Amino acid sequence: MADQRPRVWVSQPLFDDTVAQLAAYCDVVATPEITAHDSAALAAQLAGVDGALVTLNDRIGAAEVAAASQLKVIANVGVGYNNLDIPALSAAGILATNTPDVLTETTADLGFALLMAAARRIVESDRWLRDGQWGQWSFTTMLGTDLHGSTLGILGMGRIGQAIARRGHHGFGMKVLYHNRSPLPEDVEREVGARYAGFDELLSHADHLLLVLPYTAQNHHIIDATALAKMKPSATLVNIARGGIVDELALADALSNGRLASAALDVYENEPQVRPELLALRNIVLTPHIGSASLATRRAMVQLAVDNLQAGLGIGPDAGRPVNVVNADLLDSGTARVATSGGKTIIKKR
Ligand code: 8YV
Repeated sequence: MADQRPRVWVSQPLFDDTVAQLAAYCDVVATPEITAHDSAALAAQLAGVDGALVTLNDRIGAAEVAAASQLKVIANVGVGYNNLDIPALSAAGILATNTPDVLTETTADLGFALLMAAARRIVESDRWLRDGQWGQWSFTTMLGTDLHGSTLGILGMGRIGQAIARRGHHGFGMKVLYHNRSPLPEDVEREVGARYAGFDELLSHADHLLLVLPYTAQNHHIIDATALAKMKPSATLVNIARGGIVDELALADALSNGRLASAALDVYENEPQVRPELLALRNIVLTPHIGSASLATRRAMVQLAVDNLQAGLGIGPDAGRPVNVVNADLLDSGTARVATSGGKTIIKKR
């Protein structure tokens, strides 16, 4: 394989000029239109390629890579990688990479935009006005809840959680509480202006709760009817993480029965399907998974994924540069199928 050009599959149309960089070093199999690849289609595409550039739509595990004996690197365009079965990829010796950092601030911006939209009833007001319902100005029209001076709760305190904490604390004078697997170092807590709280304390004290944690089997429906019942009835819930974290039917029930004032969702359990129970509510803002969707950030994500893929395959200007390897244990164990140069593995873990 040493002198052959690697073959790379790109699962969705991305930015052509960025993806074109791959063509200088690889044979690229592009997907010209947005396509929902089922398991059989994924398996067929992955068989016979050395690398793949994929997105959250592509669910890849043991079955999809069973025939992919050449596959060395799957570069996910996204920081969340719950679409990939990491233990299965590791068992097959396939590296998985993601795109952290470049989307942190953009995603935190959207979290705040959704929080403001829900708490101050902006989308609901817009719809009401366009519906011709604004007969006369009234003192009590569309009363919402304040952000400034309120308590912001953040569940999950990685990079995006911290960026949200900074906005809340430094920008809006909010008291910020967070819950995470482990507390942040004290100097980081001071810098972002947040204090650690237990899960129940977070739920009961937050005026606004933002969900920013990675989705795992352990936190499936962590926000269920029991958790929602612990929140203030005046509170706002915002989910920009993954849909499976929230029990959507319990949320719809709480919103329609006055047990929760408002919510905003950017992610859903069964995307792109959105439950009719949610669509019917006026006190919820619904966006189509656009957390990282600014032009500059989406371009940066694709560029980083291309860099990761090239580095992993040992080609192009990125050969040998550190990449965002998710299953770094594979490098430690020496069982990765990655390219080597002069007998040396040329990617480093990060
Ligand atoms: C991406 C996201 O757009 O990065 C993530 O985890 O949820 C989004 O920002 C999406 O994953 C694209 O694959």
